[in-house]
Amino acid sequence: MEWTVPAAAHRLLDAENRREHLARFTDDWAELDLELAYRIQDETLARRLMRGEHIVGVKLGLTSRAKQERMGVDSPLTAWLTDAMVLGGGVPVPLDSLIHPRVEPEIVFVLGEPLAGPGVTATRALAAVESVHAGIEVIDSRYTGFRFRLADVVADNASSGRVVAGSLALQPRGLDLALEPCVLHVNGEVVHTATGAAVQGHPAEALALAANTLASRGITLEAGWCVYTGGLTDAVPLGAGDHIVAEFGHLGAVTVTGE
Ligand code: 0L1
Ligand code: MG
Repeated sequence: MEWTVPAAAHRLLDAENRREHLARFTDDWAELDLELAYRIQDETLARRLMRGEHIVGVKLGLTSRAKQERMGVDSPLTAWLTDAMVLGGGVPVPLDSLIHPRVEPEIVFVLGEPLAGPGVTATRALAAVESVHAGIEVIDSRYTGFRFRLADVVADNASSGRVVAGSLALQPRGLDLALEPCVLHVNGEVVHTATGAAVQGHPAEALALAANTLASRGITLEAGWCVYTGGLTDAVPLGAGDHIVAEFGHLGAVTVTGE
């Protein structure tokens, strides 16, 4: 295999389309560093845009200790969200278009104004937020067994699959998002609990992190974009017939079912 940015981007999108998993790239491509990995991620985005998708926002990954420890990767990352990844509320997750999906609860911001680093603080970040929502991300790694190093998962658009945001739109003012509780239920059983503090101490810190790290690549978070701030808990597998609910204290609940 030729290890170039276009070849790697092609392999990842092809694996996604065929629902086939790959060995992680870093085992054979020692030079694959973060700079190259983000170039691959951007190349996959360019190819998604060429086929008619459009950007709806960004997601952070590995912002919580729970996720970092589980995945053996100790640094947060950013990735792209397009309209093709957005699932409407109540729409079943199409398991026949995913490889080995897992579900994680997230806190989601929708921006009312652009937010550009560097130097963005959590307070400044929250001031740019129009609404905050309960969310679920359905992740789907293109690597066998979700085994990857940081550069692999960055190249793979942070295991993007589908995202769902709750319809309840609250203003962050008056909410203590660090204390916002979340309970993850799988088929009626409670499997994980967390509060918003699980992501970077406060979800607004995660939003500031996104603005500041994207600024180093010349990217501004635009008004109207959504920002998924990262899984609050470890992710759980989603199979046919599974019914998974992320229930938040004030933000409401989001449900996904596997079909
Ligand atoms: O596959 C993964 O767990 C990497 C993406 C991380 C998603 C998240 O932390 O929200
Ligand atoms: Mg996530």
